[in-house]
Amino acid sequence: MGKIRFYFITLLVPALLFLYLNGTATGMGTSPAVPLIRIEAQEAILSSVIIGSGSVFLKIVNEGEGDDNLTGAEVNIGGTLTELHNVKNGKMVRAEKIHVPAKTTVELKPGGLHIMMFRIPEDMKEGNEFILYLKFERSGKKEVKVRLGKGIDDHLMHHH
Ligand SMILES: [Cu+2]
Repeated sequence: MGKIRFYFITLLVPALLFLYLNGTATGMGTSPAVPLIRIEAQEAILSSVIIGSGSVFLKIVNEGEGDDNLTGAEVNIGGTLTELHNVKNGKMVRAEKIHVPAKTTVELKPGGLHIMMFRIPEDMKEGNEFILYLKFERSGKKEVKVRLGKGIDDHLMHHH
């Protein structure tokens, strides 16, 4: 009797107490640091310099408490390829991923970060719309509708 009671108190009670406290700390009260991603001001521009290529510019708003990374992009235009690009020392370079810290807005804009499109079919004209799929490491896939705007791809104009 004394022995069983001893085991109960020394082993089981601390174990239950541990599980309870652990559950309280992680499950209730505090929430985990997750990103909250929203896409704004998306626009696409055809290049006047390189036929069949263009850029997508947009704002990635992260209102969450956690960081995220944009790891890739796709479009629903047959045969068109996309790459994440940055501009360094006046030259376009491929970006492996685009970091989006918590509570931060990252802007893809001419002369800086952008999404590059290659092999855009000739029948894609100004005013046409397509779907852009953005792949985020933690937030998964986000899709936005993008209109092909007029104008020129000025980072290509100035640096090539
Ligand atoms: Cu580019």
